[in-house]
Amino acid sequence: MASTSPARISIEDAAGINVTREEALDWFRKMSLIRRFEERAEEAYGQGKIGGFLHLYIGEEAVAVGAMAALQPEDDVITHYRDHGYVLARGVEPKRVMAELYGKATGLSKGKGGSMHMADVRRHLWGGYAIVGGHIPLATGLALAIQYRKLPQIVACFFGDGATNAGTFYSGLNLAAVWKLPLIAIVENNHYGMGTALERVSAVDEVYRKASSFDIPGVRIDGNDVLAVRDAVRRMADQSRNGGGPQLIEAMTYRFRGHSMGDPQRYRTKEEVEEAKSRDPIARWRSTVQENDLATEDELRKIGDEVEAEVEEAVRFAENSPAPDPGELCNDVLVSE
Ligand SMILES: Cc1ncc(C[n+]2csc(CCOP(=O)(O)OP(=O)(O)O)c2C)c(N)n1
Repeated sequence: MASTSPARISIEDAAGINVTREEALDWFRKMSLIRRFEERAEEAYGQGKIGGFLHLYIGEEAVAVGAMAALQPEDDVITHYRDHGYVLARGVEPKRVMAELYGKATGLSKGKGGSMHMADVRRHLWGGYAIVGGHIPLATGLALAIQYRKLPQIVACFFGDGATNAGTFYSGLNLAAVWKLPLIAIVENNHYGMGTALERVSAVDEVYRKASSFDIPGVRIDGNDVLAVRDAVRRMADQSRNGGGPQLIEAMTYRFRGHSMGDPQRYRTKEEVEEAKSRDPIARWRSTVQENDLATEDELRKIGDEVEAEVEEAVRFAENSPAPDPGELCNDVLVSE
């Protein structure tokens, strides 16, 4: 019978600077792109140009960027509704993501998915899902398919701390552990599920310890440190790829915006949010890059300017794109393979 070993769960410290200049700048660019993209989406939403829900990822960028840097292009990625960051970090063109938010025919899901349903199967991005924890069993299924077909890839499944109280978390990870599937579960602990603080709804609020329910490795990392995320995801992904079964990573982070647009945020104080902003993952990476002489202030500013231009281009593209043809409504409901 499997036994729970306390040594399988741990809190990880960042392990020094192990990054090339090219990677350092790429991560700075991607995190800045996600931030700026979402600030512009927020503005467009306020102007009534984007409909439906809009869950912003601002403050959590280091998780998506660090994780994607550790994964292989053929690894499967599946996620929840706060999904723009993963898609942009995976390299999807911002204009296709913005057009999707605008519900335009040129969007990533042809304008039929919107903010919560960004999928790009060619990039092994299986999409965002709106039902909390609903995609975790789907991740288990993807991992089972990989194991069955003896493929070298793994599945990375992202979700929030709130989802770890859902039954799907237990059923999905339980079977993944029984079958030793190649799955890494990356929990973004941003402290809240909508307006409810984690400790009010979770008997165990150190989420990484929930790994012991399945007797799988679990680690808590600083999710605002892009390098710590890359290193932990790389290590856990390697273990999983080499037959180590599922792994759980709890990335500690914070969302600077409300749960979705229009959230009055009465459940937290302005001071708490301001304090969290002092750990801003982008400002922090900017300092690390400079302190380690990986780039100059001018180079970083230039990247910021390029990102700004790219996001403006994405907005223009979305605004000038056509709406989907009504005849398209029932297409793409089923796929042939
Ligand atoms: C099964 C289910 N219950 C409730 C909701 C409503 N809901 C949407 S998001 C959310 C909070 C989830 O929080 P968390 O998993 O921590 O993710 P975060 O939004 O913080 O990234 C809830 C309760 C839902 N979409 N699905």
